[in-house]
Amino acid sequence: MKSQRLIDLHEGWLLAEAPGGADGLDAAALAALPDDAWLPATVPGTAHGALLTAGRIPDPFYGRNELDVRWVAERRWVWRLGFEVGELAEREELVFEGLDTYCTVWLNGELLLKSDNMFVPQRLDVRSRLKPGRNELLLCFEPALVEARKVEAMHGKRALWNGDSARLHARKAQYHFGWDWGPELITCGPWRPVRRDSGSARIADLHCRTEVAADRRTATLQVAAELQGAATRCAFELLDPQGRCVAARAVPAAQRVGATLSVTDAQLWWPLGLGAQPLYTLIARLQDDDGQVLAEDSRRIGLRHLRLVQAPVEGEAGSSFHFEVNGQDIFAGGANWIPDDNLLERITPARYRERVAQAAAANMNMLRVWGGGIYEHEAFYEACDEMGILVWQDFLFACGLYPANEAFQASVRAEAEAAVKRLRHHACMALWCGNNEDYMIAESQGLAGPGIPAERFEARAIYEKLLPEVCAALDPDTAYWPGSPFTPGSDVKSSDVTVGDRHSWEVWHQQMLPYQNYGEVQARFVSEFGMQSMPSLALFESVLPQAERYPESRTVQWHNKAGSASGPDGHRRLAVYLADNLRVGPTLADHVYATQFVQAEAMRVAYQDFRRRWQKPGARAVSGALVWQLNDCWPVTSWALIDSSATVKPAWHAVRRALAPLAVAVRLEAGQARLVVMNGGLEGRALTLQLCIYAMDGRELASARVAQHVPAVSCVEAAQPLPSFAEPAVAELCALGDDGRELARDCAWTEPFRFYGLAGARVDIAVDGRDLVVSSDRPVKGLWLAGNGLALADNFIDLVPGAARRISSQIALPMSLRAAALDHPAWQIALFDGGGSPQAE
Ligand code: BMA
Repeated sequence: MKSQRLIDLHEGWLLAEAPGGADGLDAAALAALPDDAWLPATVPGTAHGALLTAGRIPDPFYGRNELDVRWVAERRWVWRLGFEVGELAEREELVFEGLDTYCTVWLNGELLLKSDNMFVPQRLDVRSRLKPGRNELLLCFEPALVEARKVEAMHGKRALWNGDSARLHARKAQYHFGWDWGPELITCGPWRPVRRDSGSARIADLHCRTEVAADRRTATLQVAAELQGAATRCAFELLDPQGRCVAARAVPAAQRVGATLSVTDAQLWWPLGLGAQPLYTLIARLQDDDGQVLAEDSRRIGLRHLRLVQAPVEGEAGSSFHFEVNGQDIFAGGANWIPDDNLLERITPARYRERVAQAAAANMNMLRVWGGGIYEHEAFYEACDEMGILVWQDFLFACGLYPANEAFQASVRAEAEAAVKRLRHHACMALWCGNNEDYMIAESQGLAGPGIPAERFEARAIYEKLLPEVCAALDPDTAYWPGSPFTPGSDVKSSDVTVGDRHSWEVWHQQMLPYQNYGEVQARFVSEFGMQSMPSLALFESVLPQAERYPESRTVQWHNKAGSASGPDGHRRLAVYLADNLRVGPTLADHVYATQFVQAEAMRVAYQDFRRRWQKPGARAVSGALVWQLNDCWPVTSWALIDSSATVKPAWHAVRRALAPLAVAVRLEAGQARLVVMNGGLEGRALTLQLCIYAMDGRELASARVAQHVPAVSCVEAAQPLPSFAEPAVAELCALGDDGRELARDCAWTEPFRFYGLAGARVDIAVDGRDLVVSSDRPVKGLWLAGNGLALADNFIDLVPGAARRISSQIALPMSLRAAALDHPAWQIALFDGGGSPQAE
């Protein structure tokens, strides 16, 4: 009996352009392409990636090179690998974890596979085809758009937003066809690992359903495994987070085996902000008579009770839409996640961890893996498990009227089963969701909504039958939601504000409401909303030719993909929000600051206005806010909080402050200030609220101190009467602990900022160890400090006179940094010759 060996086939691949044309593919002809036609290729990889590495194409992200590399997607590409095999085992399989997308595979000249779904792993028995000695694999990829159009021609054009309509017929990452934040880069290639799986037996599937008892101290695990090949027994072992074995059972081997394991003294997994994320390890070992381990597999799991709750909301219509973990309501504060690059092979596990860690550092406890991307890499879900970030996982449909013909559904079922089986054990998995905005587009096409027969929208067969079936069969403990947004019932619109989730795009899209009105577009769970801004100046300049480094340039516009069928409109919508709020300078740097300013303010208002409505148990009017979008896949003006150089924008700090376990918000209203305290913690808090109002020259106009108690997992608000001021003012609200320490802070200003000026402040920035100590002689709005490798705990801060703010740095401070603030020309500061005030660049 041979123990299982998983052998990565990743070294030595070659790539060549294959002759095009409709005539049949001939393995021999492909293998016989001249030597100089081949160039080295990495697997996992893409044709674009290999050509870029070989210097055969320019960087698609630079300037408007995206156009110059379009030809790559129109060609047929062939991958070739020669590999040695020693003695064959009883079982020999080749595994292709992901082939993007229309691929024909030959082994030693024999046709092995034709695949057409990027998300379906392929496992092939090659025992009779593999031979000791030299073997050769050929993978030939068709141009995806060409193939998709052939299918479209058979089934007809369908409505969509973003990309070529043929994409709807292709089971390929939809964003590859271009999106309103991403380039059109229609890749192809073996984008996930290629392996040889050899040995006597293997564990084909390992799963366990965990049940945490009501006492929250004991848990039961129903373990199940699917086995292949000959073995004597299957031994299960559960290690606690400290590595101690806390439960074990061995059962005779069979095709399907199971066991029940119990845990007393269970260490519960909590989302970020509510507790720790202890992870247990479930191990299964297949053994022969002598106890030799033939195959082993494991899963890291979290013990937690997680459910989606839709309960009445006191004093309001409809029902809540909130997540409850271990009996605790949570406010899901987070973001939508898109693929972190167009060339997926470049996203390393470390990069996944970095990005998820940036979400965690912004106090986010949920990420929605959006339906136009991919079922993400293991490293993503592992990072979410470890950092306490819940995952809302869309199935991969976005912004289109998808077909529901038999072949399409069969392909979707295979991919959904593979995805659910792969991801279901992760502690972070909170929800499966049928699609992104397909109910919205069906409504816009008159195929869904009040008075319209359900069957008019044929893709319901996928979202309301196929996918819930797969989830019920393979992951019954995780909730399923047919779409985002979605409103239960057939006679309703998906934009209903009293039930389900909602995409609140009245700010930015639709009627372009001012961001100050976010409070008007709240809903039970706001799963999308957003405001655009430019990427960091350094990143932007790195992809703009010198002559194009001005805000209105063709290339700047090229790096803003927002728009509709009638053309790009991102620059126009941005202009409206700038004109509404600010006076903006002419340079690119001015526009980077101004657009990032507006985005940060919009996010402050949005998260505060949504979170304050989380209110209290039994009255969860709003229970989630997931901004569109967390990250970028290339250098672009978009709704992202973090640009593609991993640089956080001011909005990231605004979100971090608004989602802090304890946060405050202040609103200047007629004759009063509204004071809001938001407590996401499990303990009530007794606080002192200190409110100070300043004029723009620094005079104090009013102040108040009030005691405020806020219960656990609740939000409270109070109105503080104020004298009326005939001049612009800023209100600073601080929540102080009983030791007088500041626990949370927020500032509200007379708006719009463009009606008055803030120039002329004296800002002092001093260094104290790893801290910056910042102060000013009068109110300063939006002090943004930037510099190479700068990682400040706080940034984009408002200053009021006489209250220096200490900002700690997570790493050593750079020698100098660049500062900007509203109505102040940006200035450079040499930190280690005494800091100093604004001297215009
Ligand atoms: C929603 C998302 C994305 C889109 C975003 C910004 O539609 O689902 O499809 O990128 O808005 O327009």
